[in-house]
Amino acid sequence: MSLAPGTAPRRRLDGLAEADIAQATGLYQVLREDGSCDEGELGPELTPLKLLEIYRGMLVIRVMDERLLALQRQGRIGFYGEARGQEASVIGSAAATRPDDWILPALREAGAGIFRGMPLSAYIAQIFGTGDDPCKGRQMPCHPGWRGANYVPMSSCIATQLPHAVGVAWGMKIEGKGRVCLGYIGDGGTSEEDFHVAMNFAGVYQLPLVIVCQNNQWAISTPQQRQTAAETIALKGLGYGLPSFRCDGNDVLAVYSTVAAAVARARAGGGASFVETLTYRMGAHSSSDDPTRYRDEGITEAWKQKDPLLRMRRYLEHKRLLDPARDAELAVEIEAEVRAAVAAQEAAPPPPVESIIEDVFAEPPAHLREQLATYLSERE
Ligand SMILES: Cc1ncc(C[n+]2csc(CCOP(=O)(O)OP(=O)(O)O)c2C)c(N)n1
Ligand SMILES: [Mg+2]
Repeated sequence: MSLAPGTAPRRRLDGLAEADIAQATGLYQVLREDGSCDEGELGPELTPLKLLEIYRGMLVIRVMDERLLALQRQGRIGFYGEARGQEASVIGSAAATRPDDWILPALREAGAGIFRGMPLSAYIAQIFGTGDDPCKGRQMPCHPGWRGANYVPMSSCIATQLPHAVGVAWGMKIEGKGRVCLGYIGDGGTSEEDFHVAMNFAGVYQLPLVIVCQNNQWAISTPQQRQTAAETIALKGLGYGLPSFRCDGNDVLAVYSTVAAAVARARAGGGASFVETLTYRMGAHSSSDDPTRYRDEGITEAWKQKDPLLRMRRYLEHKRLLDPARDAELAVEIEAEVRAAVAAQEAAPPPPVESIIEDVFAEPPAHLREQLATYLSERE
């Protein structure tokens, strides 16, 4: 099954082809678990440099998650949500975009923002909510945004980001510069009305939009079997007339190739696509959750054997692009960057109190300015 740009089936009015259904029910894989690979499936743009960039992006998530979760357990930050196990889904999809494309994330894509240029220090400032936080401490932790990366802050209300992604993509279609919007959703999010509204609109208006569902098989404590009676999540896209694909979400090159083909089609005016990446949430839903209370952690152990980092590392070692010493060095470099950003934020001041009345009105109204003045004089 090839997903090279231009070869995937297009929307058709004469019914679905068998291939459309096969692509939405099969599981497209490029990298095998031993690190061997169907090289013929890879585009020429996947140069050694790009492969190493992709691996580094995945490793940033792994190292950062470990460090920040430890910080939460030490009581130094209030909350953290990991993406452990989903690094291939996050980075494989983000790596298929261009810098002027936009990303509207779901819950676990901060690594995509960092991959596209959001500084790690800005992400960590957002988690601490200090004066260095571009959101001025107004968002929940782990809800970063970075204008320079066209990375929009995630919405806590699941699925609401997809109608927004539709709006962004519609604007891009009108603008006519060949930009594409990438919108993410979780398996749980596909039960929300906003998901269906967005899929329908994207199909009818043939928008330059790629919707990626990271199916990590859990929505807090709701397993995938209780989420939908559909055979796969990707199948839902066919009902909306979207070319729909299911790929191995722990295989970064499969995710990359699938999303890159969808992005190329969108950029060329071929409309929206839907991609399900089948992965597994290796950790808890968040630092406030304990999965041992509701799921069989024996299954989690089995998924750990399918670790997406391990698979890509084996591939890069086969190709002699990486060795264990360089890999360890990379992890140490990233950890040092995380530790430095944490130390800076532990010493950073809170957002200025004046910011409490900013950013809603062009000119804050008199009664708010008066309240602020009263507060400041009483504080004195
Ligand atoms: C509209 C809405 N309903 C419920 C919640 C509570 N909630 C937060 S995350 C979540 C599960 C999301 O699951 P999924 O979409 O699979 O994403 P994942 O956490 O697995 O990445 C729920 C129910 C919410 N934030 N918003
Ligand atoms: Mg989920």
